[in-house]
Amino acid sequence: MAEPHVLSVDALLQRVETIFERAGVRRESAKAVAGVIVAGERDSCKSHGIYRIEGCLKVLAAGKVEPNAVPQLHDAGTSVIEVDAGGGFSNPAFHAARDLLAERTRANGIAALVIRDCLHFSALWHDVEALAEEGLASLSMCPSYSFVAPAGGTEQLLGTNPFAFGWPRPGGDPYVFDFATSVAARGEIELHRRAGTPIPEGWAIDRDGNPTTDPDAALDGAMLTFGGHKGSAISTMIELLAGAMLGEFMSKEALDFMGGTALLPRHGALVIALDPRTFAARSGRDPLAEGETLLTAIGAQGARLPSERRFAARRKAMRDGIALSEAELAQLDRFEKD
Ligand code: NDP
Ligand code: PYC
Repeated sequence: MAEPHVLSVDALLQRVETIFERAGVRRESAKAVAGVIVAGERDSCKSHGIYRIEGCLKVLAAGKVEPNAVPQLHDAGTSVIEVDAGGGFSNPAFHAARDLLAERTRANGIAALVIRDCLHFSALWHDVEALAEEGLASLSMCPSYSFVAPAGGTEQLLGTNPFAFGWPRPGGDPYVFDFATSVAARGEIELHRRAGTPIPEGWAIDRDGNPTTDPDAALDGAMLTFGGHKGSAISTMIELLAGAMLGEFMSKEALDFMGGTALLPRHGALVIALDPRTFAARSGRDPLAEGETLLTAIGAQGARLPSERRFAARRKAMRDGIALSEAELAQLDRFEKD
């Protein structure tokens, strides 16, 4: 097998930024989008790493994302802040609102950010990690495309609807989980399809409702929710809170709007931030210290915390660089020339 090619994180970032700038994306947005893609690759989250560049370029070429959209903040001074992405990528919109969200959360104990009309392709841990850096807990969620059958059903209706939670840890990496509410992210199935490998049992059903391990049949059929009816209910909650409640698309509407799954979805997103110290103030207890008691006890049982693998991958990549296959490098070269 060919040796992988190793690039430093900064070198990869520079290349991906340039690809987006050359595709006509305004500088600040190109930086934000490249930042989350390279962070995904750096943290060994391949389903939302450089594999996503192609999807983003496709949606740009189709004219279904605004490359020059400047996020517009709407602040009525309440606990609900809005940022209109104007049909641009979600990541620059979050960046534009992040400081105000943190400030308002510290002032009120709780605040929410509504992101409107954004092209959403990324992992959600970026949002909750950024807020954990500010000492805040948070929840982030959004609809996606209706690839997923509700538990007990056989037809696509719910999105793969990601859900992330972050909790700050004094002096250490935050506690972060971030997952699709389908058994796996759609990107994982797509990576199996490209590699010509079967998907694990229990991920999906074919168009006749039969269990399948064939990635093509799965993409043509329906994905399944994690944890059966429990994941189905959480996914439904995300449709309601980050779709219906915001007056933005739910996953089925997002799919209808784009006219198929060939392009990444456009919809809204919701981030809820909480200041643990405000909630605990009258108890006289230190919520972060209490949190440490639990998180340390989990580790003491030999159980790993979510994101530990990711943080370890990050440290390794920062030290040793990011290894890319021949095919991945060739694809980067092609994107730079196109
Ligand atoms: P995974 O199943 O890979 O991981 C889910 C979470 O569980 C991670 O926080 C992971 O931490 C943790 N975890 C995994 N194994 C263990 C373990 N043995 N013990 C403890 N924790 C564990 O995620 P998904 O495939 O469901 O989702 C991947 C990404 O796709 C997410 O980042 C999500 O935001 C994104 N996504 C985005 C969508 C969008 O519309 N924008 C739609 C759907 C998904 P670790 O990373 O350290 O392994
Ligand atoms: O992996 O399911 C997924 C996904 C959909 C949109 C972005 N990622």
